[in-house]
Amino acid sequence: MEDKKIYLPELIFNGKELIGDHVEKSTRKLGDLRGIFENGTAFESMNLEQIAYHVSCTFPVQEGTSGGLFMGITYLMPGKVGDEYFMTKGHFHSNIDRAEFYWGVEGEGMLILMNEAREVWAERMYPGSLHYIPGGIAHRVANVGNSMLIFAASWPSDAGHNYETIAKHGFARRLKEVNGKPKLV
Ligand code: PAN
Ligand code: ZN
Repeated sequence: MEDKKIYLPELIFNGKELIGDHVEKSTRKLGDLRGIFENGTAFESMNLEQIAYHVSCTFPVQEGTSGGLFMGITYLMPGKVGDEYFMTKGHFHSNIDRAEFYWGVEGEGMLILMNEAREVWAERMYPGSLHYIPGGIAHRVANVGNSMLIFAASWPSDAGHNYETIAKHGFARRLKEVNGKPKLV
Protein backbone atom coordinates (compact mmCIF):
# COMPACT_ATOMS: atom_id res chain seq x y z
CA MET A 1 0.00 0.00 0.00
CA GLU A 2 1.18 3.55 -0.78
CA ASP A 3 2.53 5.40 2.25
CA LYS A 4 0.60 8.72 2.43
CA LYS A 5 3.14 10.27 4.80
CA ILE A 6 6.22 10.05 2.63
CA TYR A 7 6.67 13.00 0.28
CA LEU A 8 9.09 14.15 -2.37
CA PRO A 9 11.21 17.14 -1.35
CA GLU A 10 10.04 20.50 -2.73
CA LEU A 11 13.57 21.47 -3.62
CA ILE A 12 16.54 19.74 -5.16
CA PHE A 13 20.14 20.84 -4.78
CA ASN A 14 21.88 18.76 -7.43
CA GLY A 15 25.30 19.88 -6.26
CA LYS A 16 25.32 22.89 -8.56
CA GLU A 17 21.80 24.24 -8.87
CA LEU A 18 18.75 24.79 -6.72
CA ILE A 19 15.70 23.43 -8.49
CA GLY A 20 12.09 23.88 -7.42
CA ASP A 21 9.07 26.15 -7.55
CA HIS A 22 10.31 28.46 -4.82
CA VAL A 23 13.69 29.45 -6.18
CA GLU A 24 14.24 33.17 -6.69
CA LYS A 25 16.98 34.45 -8.96
CA SER A 26 18.68 37.83 -8.82
CA THR A 27 21.38 39.26 -11.03
CA ARG A 28 24.10 41.85 -10.49
CA LYS A 29 25.60 43.44 -13.58
CA LEU A 30 29.09 44.87 -13.49
CA GLY A 31 27.47 48.33 -13.55
CA ASP A 32 25.77 47.53 -10.21
CA LEU A 33 29.23 47.23 -8.66
CA ARG A 34 30.28 50.84 -9.37
CA GLY A 35 32.49 52.16 -6.57
CA ILE A 36 33.78 48.86 -5.21
CA PHE A 37 36.87 48.67 -7.45
CA GLU A 38 39.86 50.95 -6.99
CA ASN A 39 40.51 51.58 -10.69
CA GLY A 40 37.51 53.70 -11.72
CA THR A 41 38.92 54.42 -15.19
CA ALA A 42 39.33 50.71 -15.97
CA PHE A 43 35.82 50.10 -14.59
CA GLU A 44 34.13 52.75 -16.75
CA SER A 45 35.87 51.43 -19.89
CA MET A 46 34.33 47.96 -19.45
CA ASN A 47 31.00 46.55 -20.61
CA LEU A 48 28.89 47.48 -17.58
CA GLU A 49 25.93 45.48 -18.92
CA GLN A 50 27.79 42.19 -18.51
CA ILE A 51 26.65 39.96 -15.70
CA ALA A 52 29.04 39.91 -12.74
CA TYR A 53 27.10 37.34 -10.73
CA HIS A 54 23.73 35.85 -10.13
CA VAL A 55 22.27 34.27 -7.04
CA SER A 56 19.58 31.57 -6.79
CA CYS A 57 17.89 31.58 -3.41
CA THR A 58 15.20 29.82 -1.47
CA PHE A 59 13.39 31.72 1.28
CA PRO A 60 11.20 29.16 3.06
CA VAL A 61 9.96 31.77 5.56
CA GLN A 62 9.44 35.52 5.32
CA GLU A 63 12.57 37.67 5.49
CA GLY A 64 13.00 38.85 9.08
CA THR A 65 11.42 35.79 10.70
CA SER A 66 13.49 34.56 13.62
CA GLY A 67 14.50 30.90 13.68
CA GLY A 68 14.37 30.19 9.94
CA LEU A 69 17.14 29.60 7.43
CA PHE A 70 17.75 30.73 3.86
CA MET A 71 19.97 29.18 1.24
CA GLY A 72 21.50 30.66 -1.89
CA ILE A 73 23.91 29.64 -4.62
CA THR A 74 26.13 32.37 -6.09
CA TYR A 75 27.56 32.15 -9.64
CA LEU A 76 30.41 34.66 -9.90
CA MET A 77 31.99 35.25 -13.31
CA PRO A 78 35.74 35.33 -13.84
CA GLY A 79 37.29 38.67 -14.72
CA LYS A 80 39.22 41.63 -13.43
CA VAL A 81 38.85 45.38 -13.16
CA GLY A 82 42.43 46.58 -13.37
CA ASP A 83 44.26 44.19 -11.06
CA GLU A 84 41.23 43.43 -8.85
CA TYR A 85 39.19 40.27 -9.38
CA PHE A 86 35.44 40.32 -9.96
CA MET A 87 33.85 40.13 -6.54
CA THR A 88 30.55 40.32 -4.72
CA LYS A 89 29.42 43.61 -3.16
CA GLY A 90 29.98 42.29 0.33
CA HIS A 91 28.06 43.10 3.48
CA PHE A 92 27.66 42.84 7.22
CA HIS A 93 24.37 41.33 8.31
CA SER A 94 21.87 43.95 9.51
CA ASN A 95 21.46 41.93 12.69
CA ILE A 96 25.20 42.00 13.00
CA ASP A 97 25.57 38.97 15.28
CA ARG A 98 24.05 36.57 12.71
CA ALA A 99 26.46 33.95 11.34
CA GLU A 100 26.52 32.15 7.98
CA PHE A 101 27.98 29.11 6.25
CA TYR A 102 29.58 29.37 2.79
CA TRP A 103 30.88 26.37 0.89
CA GLY A 104 32.77 26.04 -2.35
CA VAL A 105 31.06 24.16 -5.19
CA GLU A 106 33.09 24.90 -8.32
CA GLY A 107 36.03 27.08 -9.30
CA GLU A 108 38.60 28.97 -7.32
CA GLY A 109 37.79 31.84 -5.00
CA MET A 110 38.82 33.84 -2.02
CA LEU A 111 36.48 34.66 0.84
CA ILE A 112 37.47 38.06 2.20
CA LEU A 113 36.46 38.72 5.79
CA MET A 114 36.58 41.85 7.95
CA ASN A 115 35.66 42.39 11.59
CA GLU A 116 34.23 45.57 13.06
CA ALA A 117 37.75 46.69 14.02
CA ARG A 118 38.39 46.58 10.22
CA GLU A 119 40.94 43.76 10.43
CA VAL A 120 40.88 41.84 7.13
CA TRP A 121 41.82 38.27 6.31
CA ALA A 122 40.89 35.75 3.62
CA GLU A 123 40.19 32.06 3.13
CA ARG A 124 40.74 30.11 -0.06
CA MET A 125 37.55 28.67 -1.57
CA TYR A 126 37.54 25.56 -3.71
CA PRO A 127 35.12 22.67 -4.33
CA GLY A 128 34.31 21.25 -0.91
CA SER A 129 35.78 24.08 1.18
CA LEU A 130 33.52 24.98 4.11
CA HIS A 131 33.56 28.42 5.72
CA TYR A 132 31.90 29.41 8.96
CA ILE A 133 31.44 33.17 9.02
CA PRO A 134 30.80 34.21 12.61
CA GLY A 135 28.49 37.12 13.48
CA GLY A 136 30.04 40.57 13.27
CA ILE A 137 32.15 39.72 10.21
CA ALA A 138 31.68 41.39 6.82
CA HIS A 139 32.05 38.97 3.92
CA ARG A 140 32.77 39.25 0.21
CA VAL A 141 33.99 36.71 -2.36
CA ALA A 142 36.43 37.22 -5.25
CA ASN A 143 36.76 34.87 -8.21
CA VAL A 144 40.53 34.30 -8.50
CA GLY A 145 40.29 31.63 -11.22
CA ASN A 146 39.63 31.59 -14.96
CA SER A 147 36.23 29.92 -14.82
CA MET A 148 32.93 30.60 -13.08
CA LEU A 149 33.06 30.36 -9.29
CA ILE A 150 30.09 28.68 -7.69
CA PHE A 151 29.53 28.71 -3.94
CA ALA A 152 26.57 28.00 -1.71
CA ALA A 153 25.50 29.82 1.44
CA SER A 154 23.05 29.39 4.28
CA TRP A 155 22.14 32.18 6.69
CA PRO A 156 19.46 32.96 9.29
CA SER A 157 16.20 34.39 7.99
CA ASP A 158 16.50 37.37 10.35
CA ALA A 159 20.08 38.26 9.37
CA GLY A 160 19.27 40.94 6.80
CA HIS A 161 21.91 42.63 4.65
CA ASN A 162 23.71 45.85 5.48
CA TYR A 163 25.40 46.90 2.23
CA GLU A 164 25.75 50.57 3.22
CA THR A 165 28.75 50.22 5.55
CA ILE A 166 30.81 48.46 2.87
CA ALA A 167 29.57 50.76 0.08
CA LYS A 168 30.71 53.74 2.16
CA HIS A 169 33.94 52.53 3.73
CA GLY A 170 34.89 49.44 1.72
CA PHE A 171 37.11 46.71 3.12
CA ALA A 172 40.37 47.86 4.74
CA ARG A 173 42.38 45.74 2.27
CA ARG A 174 41.97 44.92 -1.40
CA LEU A 175 42.57 41.54 -3.00
CA LYS A 176 44.73 42.15 -6.06
CA GLU A 177 46.58 40.03 -8.54
CA VAL A 178 50.27 40.59 -7.82
CA ASN A 179 52.78 38.66 -9.97
CA GLY A 180 49.97 36.38 -11.10
CA LYS A 181 48.82 35.53 -7.56
CA PRO A 182 46.06 36.87 -5.31
CA LYS A 183 47.38 39.08 -2.52
CA LEU A 184 45.70 41.23 0.14
CA VAL A 185 47.18 44.70 -0.11
C1 PAN B 1 25.20 35.47 0.15
C2 PAN B 1 25.40 36.74 -0.71
C3 PAN B 1 25.71 36.47 -2.18
C4 PAN B 1 25.93 37.76 -3.00
O1 PAN B 1 24.07 34.78 -0.26
O2 PAN B 1 24.25 37.55 -0.58
O3 PAN B 1 26.88 35.71 -2.28
O4 PAN B 1 26.79 38.66 -2.34
P1 PAN B 1 26.29 40.11 -1.92
O5 PAN B 1 25.01 39.93 -1.17
O6 PAN B 1 27.36 40.66 -1.04
O7 PAN B 1 26.08 40.90 -3.17
C5 PAN B 1 25.14 35.94 1.60
O8 PAN B 1 26.15 36.28 2.17
N1 PAN B 1 23.95 36.01 2.21
O9 PAN B 1 23.87 36.48 3.48
ZN1 ZN C 1 25.80 37.15 4.24
